[in-house]
Amino acid sequence: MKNFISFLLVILWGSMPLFSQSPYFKDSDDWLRKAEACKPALIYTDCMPVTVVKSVKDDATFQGWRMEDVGETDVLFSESLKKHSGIILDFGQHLTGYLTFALKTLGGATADAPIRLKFTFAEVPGELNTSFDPYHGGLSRAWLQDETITLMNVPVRQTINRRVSFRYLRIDVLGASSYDFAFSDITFRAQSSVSAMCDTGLAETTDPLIKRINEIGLLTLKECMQTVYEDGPKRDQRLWIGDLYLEALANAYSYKQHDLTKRCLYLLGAAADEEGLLHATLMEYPEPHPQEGQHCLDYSLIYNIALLEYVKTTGDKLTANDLWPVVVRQIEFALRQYSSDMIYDMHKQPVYWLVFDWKDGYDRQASMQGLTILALNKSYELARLLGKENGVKDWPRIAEKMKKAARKYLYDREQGVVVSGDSKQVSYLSQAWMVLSETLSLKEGIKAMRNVLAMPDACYPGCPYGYHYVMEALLKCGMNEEARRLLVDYWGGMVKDGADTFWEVYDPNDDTLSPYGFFPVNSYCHAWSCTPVYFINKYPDVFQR
Ligand code: RAM
Repeated sequence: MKNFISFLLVILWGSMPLFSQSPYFKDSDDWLRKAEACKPALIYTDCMPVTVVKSVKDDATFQGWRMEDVGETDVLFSESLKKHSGIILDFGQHLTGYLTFALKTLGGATADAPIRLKFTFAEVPGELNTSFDPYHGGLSRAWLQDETITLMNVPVRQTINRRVSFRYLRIDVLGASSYDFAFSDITFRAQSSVSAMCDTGLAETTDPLIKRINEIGLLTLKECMQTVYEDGPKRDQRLWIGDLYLEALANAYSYKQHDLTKRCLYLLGAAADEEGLLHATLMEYPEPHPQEGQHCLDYSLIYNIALLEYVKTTGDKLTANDLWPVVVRQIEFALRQYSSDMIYDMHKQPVYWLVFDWKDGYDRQASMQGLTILALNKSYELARLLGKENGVKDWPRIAEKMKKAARKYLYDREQGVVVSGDSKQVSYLSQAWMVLSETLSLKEGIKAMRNVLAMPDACYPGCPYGYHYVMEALLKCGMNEEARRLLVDYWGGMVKDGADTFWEVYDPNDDTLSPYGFFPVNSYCHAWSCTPVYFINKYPDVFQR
């Protein structure tokens, strides 16, 4: 009887909609099914630690710490772990997955008491050498990857049941009895939905640093390609629209797993709120569900652009036709935020969270104006591709009005730059978005980009996400030398600072910058940082000569 009830519950659960709110889009359930049909299988690879390392304090290195090799890993298996408490293992590369270990007693001893071990996983050396407590970070302390485990018996075999992302692992013995013990196995099962690093085949002439940037970008993307495009495999381990867009761009020039892009677009569409506004982010477990109430209006518009790019890359108009109502709805939401003189009103209720970049003090008004114009035009392009332009005839006209308004209120002709907000702030991103939306003419765009790059006080981006759009704008202006320099200085700066994968946040002037008030909780393998793969492969004349 009990079994029958469980069976019924499973059947009922299986047929229940996955989201609690009533869906705005009538086909949401179907979209979820389509998303599930595209769910990729994960590919697993077993990895062993490569070497034992020690942390060395070195102020000349990133965050003040580097690792130095100290020897082979056989001590793990032959010598008492009590002698090696605090040992640091280097797995040689960034990995995402699960650790399994087994312990044995040494010298014929019989275990007479439990053992307590602490495993601390870290993506970068600084993370391993900064005390986590007392914790003052803005995000959950539980994101930090330290796990304490008590083993009641030895021999024992155990898998740590939390997925981690790391390169370095420190093992501390917190409690032990008089008997000696060692590892008999320590294996990390790494996972991704793409198998090997793909070879994008760069020209022979490519600068070695640019080759390395491409490789690191590919690895970053691979680590984030799980059963959705995750933003970071350490944190937040979930799908965000902004990250999805940039991952899909890089994927189109590398792994070409277009079904993953399709899956994410459907999931997000199905997870829109009861009025049809997209949630900026969603989680997959235990069932796909949005982070309730988490909306970013810029990400909603980026969704439209991502869908257009997906169709242009794959020719899959069926998916775009399905999701077309989502596109229309996001535009409607954005237009409501405009004043009668067609300027984005930062104070109009509801006041939306705009991402664009993590950077204190950055004024997002001009960026949002530019993005809306771009999204209107790109969404119209999608409408034309789908033969739906008659229903949205007014979009190009609205975009033109917004451009006019932007040129009137946000363009400082004398200085030759776009300004934003009451303080008339000059930022890299305000220029970039006005270039990308073609609000500035080519000549004005070149001037604005040149000017901003030369202004020591201009507000520059804090993250690779922001720099992605600066790169796009430079390339659109034909400023190839400047684009190349930005790639080499910024992403190359991370390489020189020892990056195995590209970081969520990087400001060459501040190693410990964190939007969350505590740099160890930053993600050091972050999706939105992988786009050199897209740039290097899309523009061989600029980056491979
Ligand atoms: C953070 C993550 C994620 C980003 C959001 C807006 O939580 O870095 O990648 O998209 O912010």
